[in-house]
Amino acid sequence: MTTAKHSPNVALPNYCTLRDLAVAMAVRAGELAASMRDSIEASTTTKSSSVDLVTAADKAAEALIIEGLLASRPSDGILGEEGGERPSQSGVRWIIDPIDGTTNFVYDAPDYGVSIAAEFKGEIVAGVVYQPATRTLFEAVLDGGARRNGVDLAVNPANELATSLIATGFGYLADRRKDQAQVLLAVLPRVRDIRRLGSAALDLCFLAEGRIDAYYERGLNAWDLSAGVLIAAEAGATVGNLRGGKPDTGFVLAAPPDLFNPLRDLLVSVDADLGS
Ligand code: LIP
Repeated sequence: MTTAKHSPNVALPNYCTLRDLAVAMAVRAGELAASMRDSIEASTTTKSSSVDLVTAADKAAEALIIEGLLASRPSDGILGEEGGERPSQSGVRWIIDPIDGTTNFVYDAPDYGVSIAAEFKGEIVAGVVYQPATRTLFEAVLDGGARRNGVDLAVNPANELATSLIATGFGYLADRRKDQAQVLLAVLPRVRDIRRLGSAALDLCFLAEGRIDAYYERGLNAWDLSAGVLIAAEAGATVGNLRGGKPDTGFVLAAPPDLFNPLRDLLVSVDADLGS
């Protein structure tokens, strides 16, 4: 993940203030997207492949978020899924996915969310995911815990791998999906069951609240995972890639501490982070 360039002696921002600003913008953008849902058919087009959808609501929500963030903090940087990008002068950069789970949004399924993360000096310090369909707000601050609608979150105590409910996802390119299907063939017989929810941001939030036991996915973008990874980590999950490093666009694995290694070993044994 690329980090923001800025002058070394920038002031330390208040992480809770950043979180509160992200909450305000995530709720406004989420309500805007939900209000546009029934009229997006004509504006739905594709990006990296015929199954990678984007709508006018994705673009309108991102524009609204960027406008609101920069109105409060004009020196901040931006990295948005729909093209918003600017360097940071303040050391803070906002990483934005206006609608994570766009395919669900287009099919009017509830598992889509607005994801906003604040990064300071290369570290995610505040994260917010808002699910408009259920008006559910997930948020976390670095070293400040994670909450769902204001209630503290904690991941499930670790289960045995064989009785763990695992969520995962698949990319938009056919060759990548073929590789991910091979990994699934090895994982499915070894766990309780698999869930494919369609939003990495919500997968990580559902892990934080114990609706699933672990989550893994290969090939996500920074905007899909940044806020969700902080929320899961602040709820007690171990998060990383498969090679002892931080979660990244190569691979993200998140699980309660005692389940992380058994699941990582299984995924490494089938080269889950390698291939096309
Ligand atoms: C989606 C991710 C999901 C992944 C999809 C897609 P989008 O993000 O949240 O986990 O499986 O392929 O990348 O495209 O809806 O922002």
